[in-house]
Amino acid sequence: MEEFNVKLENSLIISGSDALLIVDVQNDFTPGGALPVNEGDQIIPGINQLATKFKKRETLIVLTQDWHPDGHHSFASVHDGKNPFDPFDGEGLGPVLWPDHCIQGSLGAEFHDDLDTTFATLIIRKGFHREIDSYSIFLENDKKTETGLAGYLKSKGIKRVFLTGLALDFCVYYSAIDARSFGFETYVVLDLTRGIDNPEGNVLKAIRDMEQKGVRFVKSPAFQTG
Ligand code: VGL
Ligand code: ZN
Repeated sequence: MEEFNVKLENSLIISGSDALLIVDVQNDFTPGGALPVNEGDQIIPGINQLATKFKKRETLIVLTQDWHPDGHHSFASVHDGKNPFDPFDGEGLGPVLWPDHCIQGSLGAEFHDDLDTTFATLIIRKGFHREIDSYSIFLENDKKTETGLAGYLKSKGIKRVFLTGLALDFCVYYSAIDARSFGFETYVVLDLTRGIDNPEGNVLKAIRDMEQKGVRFVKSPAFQTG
């Protein structure tokens, strides 16, 4: 794994007001999928192990799923003459267009087989409005339509959230920023996420922006069950 030269928490004791958020660990984001993230499958055993630690404390464990209808406007294929990864600036869309991915009910939209989904206390789906994308697991890309996750976590008394999954420079990044603005103490578990990094440097840019906005970083061996 790349090192990003960030400050890491040494040791964290998991408590009942913590939630583990596992973002979009779906077939299409792993090698062999439609929008594969390099090494996206390699983080899964570590996510299962961390979920085991959280489960011991009976904390909330949330899985999310990118869940697009056919012909979603984030797909290059619906825009004449456009290719995947072309820049695109549309209301609630962009900054780039994507290959068709995570289509509702398709194999690509299913969780990766290696992911133990029995841990989940909530599974939340996003990106199902045809004309608007949703990178963040809290807010759609219009920046106002809530997925309901912030309300759920608040109603359960959650104070800290720990983000893992895919992709570091898109869904994990936008989710971390929104988690901060909803008032959660927010951590990204750096060894349990991987980025798309297209264009190159995008991951580093996302890390620096998260740092600046008060997101914290940790690696999975730092977690204790107390
Ligand atoms: C994602 C691009 C498009 C993600 C979802 O989960 O990071 N990225 N849709
Ligand atoms: Zn998507």
